[in-house]
Amino acid sequence: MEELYCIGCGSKIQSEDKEQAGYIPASKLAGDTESIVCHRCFRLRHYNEIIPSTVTMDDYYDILSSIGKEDALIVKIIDLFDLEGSMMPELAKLTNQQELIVLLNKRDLLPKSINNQKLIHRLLKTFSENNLKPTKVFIMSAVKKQSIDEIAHYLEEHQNNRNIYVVGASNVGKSTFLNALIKSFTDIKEDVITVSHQAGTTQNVIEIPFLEKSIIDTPGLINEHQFLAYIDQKAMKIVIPKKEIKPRVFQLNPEQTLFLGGLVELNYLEGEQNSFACYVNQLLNIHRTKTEKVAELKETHKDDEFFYPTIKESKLKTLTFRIKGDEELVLPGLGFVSIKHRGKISVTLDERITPIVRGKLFG
Ligand SMILES: Nc1nc2c(ncn2[C@@H]2O[C@H](COP(=O)(O)OP(=O)(O)OP(=O)(O)O)[C@@H](O)[C@H]2O)c(=O)[nH]1
Ligand SMILES: [Mg+2]
Repeated sequence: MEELYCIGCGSKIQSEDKEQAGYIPASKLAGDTESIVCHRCFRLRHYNEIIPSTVTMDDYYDILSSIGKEDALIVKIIDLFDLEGSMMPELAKLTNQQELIVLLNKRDLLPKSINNQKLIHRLLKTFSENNLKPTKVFIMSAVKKQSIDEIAHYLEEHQNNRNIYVVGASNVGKSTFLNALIKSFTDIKEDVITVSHQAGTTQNVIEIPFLEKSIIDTPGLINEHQFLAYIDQKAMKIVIPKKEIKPRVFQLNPEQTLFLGGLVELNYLEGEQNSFACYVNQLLNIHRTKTEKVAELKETHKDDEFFYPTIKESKLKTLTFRIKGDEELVLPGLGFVSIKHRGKISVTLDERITPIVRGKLFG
């Protein structure tokens, strides 16, 4: 029998294991096999169930290194909302012989007031520090279809009889971008490829004819240093923003603390009165308190949802940062806090998360 692949996630179709990607009952395979969608994709699309990915690090390296051997055009997508987490410099060398186009996605989440050209200019330095040498950079919103036509036109002009590979970390919006591209080129109105806010949605390469060659979606490598890897479905709704984030600004004196839900405890240790602008989803509660009251507050609310969401069985770590002023504390997956003046802070959070401080980019 001819090998079949799921159009939603790229998995090989199988009828043996219901729990694995690519499953379709044998009885359903008799009819039209042109565009079949597997059981996992169906559940992701309609019920948003959490279904683990089966793509391993080795699979991912295999895919990227085979792309690296081809004369291909690489389109790398980076998530503006998780810039550092989605840069993945260690993977750039696998494909760095090829022409590279960078798409900075999820523009819709950031303040409209930011000038796109200035943003690209500021980021060029970050790209070269991360081994990325793009010939062209676009800012887009794949869900809002911002810049899609412009990018489509650019790809048409620059394809030069090569396959185009869409690569990037998990959840940056590769499949959302491809769905938007397909809609801009065809009469198709529905999403063809499965997208979801879970990491590891796409399981294998998905090839879509594009001019004389193809444009190919790929699975993304999961970043395990960010919050979304450890919270459940309900918490994701609280944490993942859907529209432009309006910062919530707190004026803090030393010995005051901000809680971002139950995920981050941010203590202001030393400095003058300072401004902390929190760029996180509106649904996430932010509590301000005196640092001396923290222990009491935690005890009072240990059994209720005051500090929601939290990570189950989380081991915590505390990191201290000296802020020079006009810097952003990045809390990967959650957002960032823009801090105006110099001072000293400490951050307590799950030990697997890697927060960093960067020069002001968006705030
Ligand atoms: N706000 C916003 N969300 C986006 C945008 N593009 C994609 N998303 C969301 O990001 C999540 C991940 O999108 P996918 O297209 O599945 O990401 P992917 O890169 O294909 O992920 P994997 O297949 O797991 O590697 C979904 O919840 C999308 O709705 C965007 O432009 N703006
Ligand atoms: Mg995908």
